Amino acid sequence: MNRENLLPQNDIHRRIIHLDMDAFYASVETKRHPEYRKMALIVGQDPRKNNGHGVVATCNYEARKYGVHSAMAGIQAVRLVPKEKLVFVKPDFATYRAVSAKIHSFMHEITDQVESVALDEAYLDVTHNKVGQESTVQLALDLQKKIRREVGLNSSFGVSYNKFLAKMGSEYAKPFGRTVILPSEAKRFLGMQKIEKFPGIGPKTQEELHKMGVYTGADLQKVDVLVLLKKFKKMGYFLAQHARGIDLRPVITDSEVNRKSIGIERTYEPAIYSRDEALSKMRNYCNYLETKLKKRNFRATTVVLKLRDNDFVTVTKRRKLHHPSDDQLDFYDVAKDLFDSTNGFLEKGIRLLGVTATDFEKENYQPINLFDY
Ligand code: DCP
Ligand code: MG
Repeated sequence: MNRENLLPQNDIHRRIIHLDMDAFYASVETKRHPEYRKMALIVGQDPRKNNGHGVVATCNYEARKYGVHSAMAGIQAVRLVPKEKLVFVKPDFATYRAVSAKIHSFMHEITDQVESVALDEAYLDVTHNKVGQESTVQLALDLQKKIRREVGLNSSFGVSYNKFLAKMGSEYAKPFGRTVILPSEAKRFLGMQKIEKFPGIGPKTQEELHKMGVYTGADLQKVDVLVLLKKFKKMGYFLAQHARGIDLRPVITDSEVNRKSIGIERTYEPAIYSRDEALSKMRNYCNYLETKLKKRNFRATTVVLKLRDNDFVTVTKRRKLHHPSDDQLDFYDVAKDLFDSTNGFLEKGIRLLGVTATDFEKENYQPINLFDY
């Protein structure tokens, strides 16, 4: 068998934007203190006033020229930057949150398919969007311009057909970057990148890859999928996909992430008196739940059945599954048991029937079963 067949088929039909603010906290502070524009500005406690304690949350691009970066000890920044150029500003999260909310409101003018990754970073799925704009690049440019005009801050974006590439794109030309990666260019673009630039490859994996002689995306593309699978398990499988420009993860909207359950219920007029009919509806509901959960990469651990009879007597019954699942058969088994444990509903007539899957365990990666090959 062709080993490339181990990989899922690519989907190049979505239109995804990844937008990330440039030196976010630092830019907010520079806007507030224009007198610091030429300084190396660091957001964080000043270690000189704080017994040597303090960490760099972020810094402006001037400070980065000296090698300062996020998560560095403040005291090290003091060593790197000439004293007369250095300024520390205490973080003001309330303002960062407010600015972030404003930026998000602009995003939601385009689409509600917005997944926030941080205060300053989000994915937008604009395949279908509210403004009916055909050009994804134009949408991204307009958003970038609007943020600059309305809140006075710069951002970078990447446009592509999946999240991985869009994110690579927004990093690629920072600051004030605009990068578009077309399906026909993806493999070449990835080939040119150092593997350090691949989101999700941490220092340990980097080291392992270097030992295998893999330094660039092109090197990674040449490694057999099975080798990556054996060495890095699931992560290797996703590395192989990413190297080829495949990333099927959906944009998970913020409201969905916070969502506690997915359910479906319907009212019936006339009421249902037949067990078979009720079970058949439930089977359909469970099928719907499976589709919804799979799409979002969620697995539920609890199933809830809701029934209401003609006298408006309502019960909800819940039961835990033996293991987290997105399988309709698991849901149906439990829902059916719960249904059979109720009394009197069929005699009175069921006027509302619902099944809900809840208590999610979020799965980032699809379970795979390729080790048998
Ligand atoms: N942040 C933090 N601690 C870190 C990393 C980030 O507090 N270790 C905060 C400060 C940043 C914000 O999150 O302003 C956004 O993180 P980014 O990684 O996007 O960094 P910046 O926006 O500051 O810079 P860039 O221009 O590289 O995006
Ligand atoms: Mg940023």
